[in-house]
Amino acid sequence: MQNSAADARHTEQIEAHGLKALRLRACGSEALVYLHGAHVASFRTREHGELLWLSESAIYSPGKAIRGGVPICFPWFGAHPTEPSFPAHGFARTREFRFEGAEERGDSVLCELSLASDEQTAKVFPHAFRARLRVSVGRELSLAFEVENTGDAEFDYELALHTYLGVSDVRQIALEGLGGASYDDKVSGARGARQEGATLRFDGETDRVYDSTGRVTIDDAALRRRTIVDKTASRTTVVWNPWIDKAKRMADFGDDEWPGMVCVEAANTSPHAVRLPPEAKHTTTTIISAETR
Ligand code: TA6
Repeated sequence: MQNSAADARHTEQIEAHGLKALRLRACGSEALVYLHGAHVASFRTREHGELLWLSESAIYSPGKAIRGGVPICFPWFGAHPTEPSFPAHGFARTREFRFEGAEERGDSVLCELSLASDEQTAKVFPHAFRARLRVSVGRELSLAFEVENTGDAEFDYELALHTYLGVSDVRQIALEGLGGASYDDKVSGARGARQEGATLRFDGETDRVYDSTGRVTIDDAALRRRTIVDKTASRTTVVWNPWIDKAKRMADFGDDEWPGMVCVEAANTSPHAVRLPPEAKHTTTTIISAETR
């Protein structure tokens, strides 16, 4: 992908909070993408304003994940299965990606960032890969995360596009799209529970890993909007709100910020980790949009 001058109208290379970033603009929408972790930190549309949530206490420094926006959890989700000393949610969210370029695509602007395996990644993930994030900004925000096995042995990986969405008040929203799906509840420890009813409402810490391939919508009466999370090639949906106590325990999360966000994550986590043969590629996409309700 060539970053020609023509694209400079749509793509600005800037520095924000001391980190390299891109400001992408198209059809009245705007996004901010850090090279650090290929992290989309903001997406606003003319009609609905900001759709993502970002903590006021977020930390912007090498080796740290930015709290909010869309962190990329790769190549494992949560704690490492065998090495507790390895970083939670893998290393992609704390590594600097390479900017490959940006170009106009119809009404949208598309940019590409990449991360290839190296000595550092091999210490914790002994496999050769190239990861690419393609971010499309337009009426909707699309993130397509592609993993290519550039080695000669197959490997498994987990992934989550760990999207933090802004809401008026998590206690007042209705989340739809997971009715009847089975889930593991990381708060109660229950495994294989079943989502009763079409609507999920929040009345406490919620941390659920659903078996689900479909669309999720967030109905937010106070904002008069419905946020839509679509996805492709993703068999897991993670839903998270830390509530009061867990919010207090996180240094990069304001004590009173928990009512304003909910995570809806397009993922592939165990037992749906992706098995990638040599030379194969796999792409998981999440698409964030909104409509007036
Ligand atoms: O996606 C939900 C989750 O796995 C929760 O268990 C919670 O820990 C959250 O991710 C945030 O993790 P982090 O490592 O960013 O603090």
